[in-house]
Amino acid sequence: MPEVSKMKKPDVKVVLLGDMNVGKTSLLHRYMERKFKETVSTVGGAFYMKQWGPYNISIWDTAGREQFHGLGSMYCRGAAAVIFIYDVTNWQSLAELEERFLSLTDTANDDCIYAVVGNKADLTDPKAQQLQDSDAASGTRAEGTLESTEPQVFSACPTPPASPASLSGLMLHKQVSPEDAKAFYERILRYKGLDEKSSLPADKMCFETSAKTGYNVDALFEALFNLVLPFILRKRNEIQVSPTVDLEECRGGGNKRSRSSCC
Ligand SMILES: Nc1nc2c(ncn2[C@@H]2O[C@H](COP(=O)(O)OP(=O)(O)OP(=O)(O)O)[C@@H](O)[C@H]2O)c(=O)[nH]1
Ligand SMILES: [Mg+2]
Repeated sequence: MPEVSKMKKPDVKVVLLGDMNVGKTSLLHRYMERKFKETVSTVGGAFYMKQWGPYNISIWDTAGREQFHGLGSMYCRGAAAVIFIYDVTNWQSLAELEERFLSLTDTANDDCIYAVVGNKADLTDPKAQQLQDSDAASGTRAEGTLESTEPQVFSACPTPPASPASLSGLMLHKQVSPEDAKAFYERILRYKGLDEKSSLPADKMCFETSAKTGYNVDALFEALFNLVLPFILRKRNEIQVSPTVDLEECRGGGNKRSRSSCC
């Protein structure tokens, strides 16, 4: 991940969670690099740093494989937003979110916000098949678009986009409806003990995306980033007015620098 080397201190953390193969890494590539490219199953976790206005947001890609499950709650520690991702063609991937991933958010911030994302919408929804950004604009054929005749790219995908059905433009069966996703979002709120009326509504926090075509990908991340801004401002404000910090510094006695920063 190229941007990691120019490390800045993140103001806030956003974490992607979900079963293996749902497309977490692909979504991040699409958003950050404007590309759909071949992935290898993530080992452990990795993050991108995204500048959003004057703020730095770290976006964490986690491994869906069972063997890395224990790391999940570590990645969620202090998260301001968690994105739960499932594959719209795979019912089990939604069920796994509730069974395995929801409890990882116990370490997230109390005011953490949650989004539920059904990826691979290009496989089930004609409107998600249209290429959305630079791949299309530059005339570069996206890997695995309907026009592609390069089967080796498709063969990397475990959900069957390489099937004759998807190549001929026929859609796959959608196993998870938006209503299923919204019902899961409501169960997240209940699990977190949050009041539905004062929380962000399911309609706003459930998305369907395609990392392959870019469908809804910018909309997802941008909506979330805007929602975490108040969190950043609150956190900065708390740091500035924190009496603990001031008292610690005041205890320095004759230290002039401490005194001047104290009031
Ligand atoms: N058709 C289609 N395939 C996708 C999409 N997103 C990802 N894929 C394919 O799904 C497979 C898994 O994608 P990854 O992004 O590696 O999945 P992951 O969730 O990061 O998986 P782990 O790292 O193992 O947890 C790859 O073969 C991708 O090419 C999508 O939007 N549409
Ligand atoms: Mg991955």
